Amino acid sequence: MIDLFYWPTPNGHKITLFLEETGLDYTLHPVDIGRGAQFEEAFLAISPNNKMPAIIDRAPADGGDRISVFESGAILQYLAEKTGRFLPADLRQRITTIEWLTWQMAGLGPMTGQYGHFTVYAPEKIDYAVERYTREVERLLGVLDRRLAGRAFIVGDDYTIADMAAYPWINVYDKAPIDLTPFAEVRRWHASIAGRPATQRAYALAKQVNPNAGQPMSEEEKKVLFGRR
Ligand SMILES: N[C@@H](CCC(=O)N[C@@H](CS)C(=O)NCC(=O)O)C(=O)O
Repeated sequence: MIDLFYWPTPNGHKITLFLEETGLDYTLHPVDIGRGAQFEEAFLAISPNNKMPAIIDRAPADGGDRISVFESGAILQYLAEKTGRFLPADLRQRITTIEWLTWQMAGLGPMTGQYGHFTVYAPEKIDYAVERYTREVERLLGVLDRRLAGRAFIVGDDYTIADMAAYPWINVYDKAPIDLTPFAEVRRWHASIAGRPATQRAYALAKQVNPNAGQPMSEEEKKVLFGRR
């Protein structure tokens, strides 16, 4: 049984994508980050960086005490190793999966996050920042597009945790859409993942957990999330 500490955001969706694909038994614990639940002591004990997602595995493979994991990339890798799913056993494909998972964690996720911050949320418009992150996100989409040419998924024929990490970060800001026309491979890959029943189940959780998902953030939520409390 997995306890998932979650709020419906791109990093949260990565883990529900995995759990819904595998059918692992899990209990979802909402962490309302707009209200500061990520700063509660019990949560910080498993996620010291005050960010969700995090998990607790109450039945680890070694039969020992429960294990908690924070950082979405580490969680995906942990769950893939636990289940033997979505992380190839083959040495070369395995390291390729880890490479692209790391690329998402260190590049696509943070850069897209900064793009969203400066285009959607920042109280003042700073042209330099908007241009810097727009260019960087477009560059990363180009990298992904070239990687996907001739491949069904990022690693090859099979869907892996690298795809689950990257998928939720494609064009997440409705208010600041990036033109995906030049990235035909990304569009094809994205549509194929969107059509998976597990993806639809994972995203259906968003509105159940937070009926305001997708709505503009309130000023109070921005203060909590952007460290201005
Ligand atoms: N690198 C982390 C980032 C997680 C993250 O940024 N989570 C955000 C929501 S998407 C969060 O919990 N923010 C709360 C805060 O910053 O206080 C991961 O991939 O797990």
